[in-house]
Amino acid sequence: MSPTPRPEDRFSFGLWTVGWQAADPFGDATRPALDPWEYLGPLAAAGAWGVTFHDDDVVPFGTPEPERRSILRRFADAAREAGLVVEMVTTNTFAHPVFKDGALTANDRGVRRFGLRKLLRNVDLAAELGAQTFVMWGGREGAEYDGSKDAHAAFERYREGVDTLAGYVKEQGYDLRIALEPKPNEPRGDIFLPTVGHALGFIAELEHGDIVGVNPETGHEQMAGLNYTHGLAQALWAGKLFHVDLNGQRSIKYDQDLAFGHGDVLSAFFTVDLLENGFPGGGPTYDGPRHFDYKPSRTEGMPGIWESARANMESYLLARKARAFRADPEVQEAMEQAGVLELSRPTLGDGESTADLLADRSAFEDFAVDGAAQRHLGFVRLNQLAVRHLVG
Ligand SMILES: [Mn+2]
Repeated sequence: MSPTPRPEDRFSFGLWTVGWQAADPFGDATRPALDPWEYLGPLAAAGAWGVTFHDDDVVPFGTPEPERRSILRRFADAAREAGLVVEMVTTNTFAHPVFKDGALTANDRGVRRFGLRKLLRNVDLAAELGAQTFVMWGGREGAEYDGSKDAHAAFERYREGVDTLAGYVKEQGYDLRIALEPKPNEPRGDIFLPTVGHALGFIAELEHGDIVGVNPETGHEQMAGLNYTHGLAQALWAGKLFHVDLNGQRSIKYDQDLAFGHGDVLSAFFTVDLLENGFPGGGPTYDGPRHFDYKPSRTEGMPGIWESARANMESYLLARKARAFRADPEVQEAMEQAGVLELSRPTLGDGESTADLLADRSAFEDFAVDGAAQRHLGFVRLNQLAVRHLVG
């Protein structure tokens, strides 16, 4: 019995996901290309609510302006007819050879000016189509060789580029926020802003950082060996979780872009737990689209595009068992024993000063260290209850 996606689930897909023809560095495409608008009806029929795209997914690079306008109009009309919302737009600053050394951080100033113009033009398009989020994945912003890049200058130029875009969004009065998408490597040997943490640190240095947040991708964090749900959590805590890219990845290796739930399934469960239920002790919650950035595997024919698209949504809906998990009295009791909600209580008392803490003998001199050290927390039982809810 598989749950059916509904519009209120706000599932959305990049056009480049279902539209991927499966060419990889070792082999040719295994599926034919359709026109961009041909994917929209089946995507909506599969249960998607939204669609997102890079400029070049719809309009080939270098298309003259009048033709570009008419292609975009046709795409927007087809999305409307299919009932799909264009919730996010992003810019391809990685595929064309001109961007081989990056766009905003290319050593060549002419390339940087060209890249910035391409990005600005796409910010206009995002606003025109009513998208709320403008994602920036700087896949070519990086290096293979440390001596080839002045890293200080690269951060200065990255900041200049993002601040120019964000300042433009404000000047134009667009109802649009920018979301940076971290990734550790691939296609560059090392990409700038490799993790959620690096991106949050970068955003704190921006002039217009108030409208800049992050778009963390499951596999990208896991490629760095990191805990994706913790990345989402820190972004939420910082008020910076503007968008998500959900998919699957099995350990530290090349970017697999598997369907959501086809990588670390228990991690996927707790990702859904956070997105659906929020933090156990309260705090900011995510109410944006549930966006998938995966690739239908190369082995799949055309039916596999839609089977795999549905797999993402089904995995997400199955992981919504996280709701029953949280509501289960046995889980609540185990969380109590584990002290999960104790962490929400501030360590200092209301109005307590550092001097008060220093004077409190019960906090240190008389603290029952041995008793606390011997406390049984029962984290394993709590985790097994999650496994039981997910798999049982
Ligand atoms: Mn992505």
